[in-house]
Amino acid sequence: MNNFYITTPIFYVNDLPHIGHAYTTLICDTFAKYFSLNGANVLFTTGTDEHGLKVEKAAKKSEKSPINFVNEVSENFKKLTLKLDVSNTDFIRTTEERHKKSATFFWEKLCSNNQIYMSTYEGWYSVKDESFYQEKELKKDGETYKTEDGSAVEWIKEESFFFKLSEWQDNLLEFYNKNPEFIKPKSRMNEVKSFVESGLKDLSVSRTSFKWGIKIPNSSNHIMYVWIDALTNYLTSIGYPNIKEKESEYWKNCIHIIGKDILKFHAVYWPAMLMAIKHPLPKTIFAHGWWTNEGKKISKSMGNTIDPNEMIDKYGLDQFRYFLLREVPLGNDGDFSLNALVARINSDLSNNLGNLIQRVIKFLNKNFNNEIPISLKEEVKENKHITKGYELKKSIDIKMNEFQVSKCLEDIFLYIDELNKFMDDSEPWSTFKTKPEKAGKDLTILVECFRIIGIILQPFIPKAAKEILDMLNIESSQRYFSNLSNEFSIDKNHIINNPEQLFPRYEK
Ligand code: ME8
Repeated sequence: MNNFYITTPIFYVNDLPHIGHAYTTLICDTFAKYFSLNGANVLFTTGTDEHGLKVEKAAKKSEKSPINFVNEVSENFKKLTLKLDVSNTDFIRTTEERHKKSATFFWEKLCSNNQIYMSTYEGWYSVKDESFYQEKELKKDGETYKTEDGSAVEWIKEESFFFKLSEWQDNLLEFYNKNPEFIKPKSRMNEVKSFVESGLKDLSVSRTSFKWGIKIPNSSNHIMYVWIDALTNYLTSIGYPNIKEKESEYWKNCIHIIGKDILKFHAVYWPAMLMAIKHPLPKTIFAHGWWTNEGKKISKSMGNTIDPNEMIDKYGLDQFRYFLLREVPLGNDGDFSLNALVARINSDLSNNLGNLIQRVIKFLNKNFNNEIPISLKEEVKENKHITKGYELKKSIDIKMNEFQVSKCLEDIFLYIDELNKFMDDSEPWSTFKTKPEKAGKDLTILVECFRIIGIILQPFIPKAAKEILDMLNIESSQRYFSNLSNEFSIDKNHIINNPEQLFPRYEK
């Protein structure tokens, strides 16, 4: 299990990126970094979903041709991945040639497996979700209907190709039962199962009333339904239709991280289509929750979208990242507020972590000329703080396997609390005068614990973790999780660097 493939949804380019897009991308990056530090090879893809009616309408509104419009907006998403400093290995755009080829091949495969037929679609469609709805999925709103989250639907009637989704109902249910880890969290698996059990209808998979999409081969006026086009991106990125042996190894360990809004597409349509072309399925689909802003649903019309660029410029990348990862358990909904953000920065990052490290490094800088005073080689084997640090990594492995990112951070910061207490109880600044040996030993124990914290924090707050490890003068080749043992512990005469402030405090 040494190759992992992590994906974000590809984002619609009808509008600017916001906190939700940043959130999914940061979660994926956390897992990508975590797997890499565990010695795995990781592919991590993100990108933009550029076809469909919603994007065509947005282009029209801004009086640009669709291609000029998507080129511009896609750039904003690309810039966001740079701003977030994530480790994606690909950025895919559905208007790229490689993707058109892959999606077209995918379509042809569905046809040659007798999975597509022509008919007429008559029913409800939501442009916002780019989704067809059955009446039972909608709520009545006067004379018309609305989706569960209140967006408008329109009645459409047009000639369409259909995918034989209904044929896959039993296979899907059997697959879910045999692979309980396929959809996570568990509550989402139950949701999907009851959706499929309630009956699947064949899915309309082409449109004729507009033009902005991938042309269906051998048809004059049909374009591919944007969700088929979009979902195929996950295969395009690993070279479909020419997936090599190595890439198919990655695919076996593919984790799609998505928001709960697009679960049906990923957990029902996508596996059914993959089954239909006899392609293996990804390993896991994890649906995270939804952010609100100060208790209110985030929407452009409410004017309360949160720009991640602005948050990062004002509060710092790691601070923003830490808040999103720590504040709510992955899978739950969360409420964003500046008060809560500042409280987390001040209490956890500035007071708890930043101050502790700075105090110790400053003391070593001032009184020990930046030199580690004693050898710990024997000590590390039994010192409770150090052994607890090494143990912490094991509990993080278990929790990351369960997608409990917030719990990992909670455990790490409880450990930092304990180190603060150890520092306060051992008072090296006063024992230094009376028992310099003891002060030297306590400080060295703390530095070894900081080395552990620095290594463990890398997937969660990479920039600060790097600064900690730089301050401790740890070689880059010794920053892997496999270096979390006494064999690599800080030793006498090791020279550390000068103290730097890690996290400034903010006023509420
Ligand atoms: O759905 N809270 O793109 P999209 C948390 N193109 N996450 C949020 C969020 C919020 N308030 N708002 C958005 C699409 N997200 C399709 C995907 S994939 C083959 C095609 C995140 O631009 C979350 O990950 O509407 C959600 O699933 C995604 O953005 C939707 O992005």
